[in-house]
Amino acid sequence: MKTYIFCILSIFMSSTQASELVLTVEDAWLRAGPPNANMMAAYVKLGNESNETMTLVAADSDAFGMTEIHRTIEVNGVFKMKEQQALPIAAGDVLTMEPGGLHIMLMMPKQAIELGQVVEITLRYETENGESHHQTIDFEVKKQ
Ligand SMILES: [Cu+2]
Repeated sequence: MKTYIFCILSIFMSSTQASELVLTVEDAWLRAGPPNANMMAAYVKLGNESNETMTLVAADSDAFGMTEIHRTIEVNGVFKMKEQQALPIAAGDVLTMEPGGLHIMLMMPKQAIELGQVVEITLRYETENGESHHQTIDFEVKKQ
């Protein structure tokens, strides 16, 4: 299991700025679908090691025409997916996306997505005072 630590913005800005805005990434993977699948799901664990709440507000990927963040919920024995507009991650918390729960829903792939391929997905966050940050993560396409 690989752990990537991203220091958002530090690539573009001086090291003194925004250095505490760190989300750790674990288990980033995209579930392989049948050929010509037009919907796929990706999962990841995001750890907020900053000292403020970071709210996940969007995801996008150049490999797909449309990307949303969903939560699978059970309503009277029927599973449904509900779009999540904002997912706050409190300081010190880990947000877990996994099969049967939260996921990144990827729709309208622009090309076939193959097993073993790596797909970049950009996650977009807002801080408590409304600053925007983003983080691009590599998701490996796996069967399970
Ligand atoms: Cu979904």
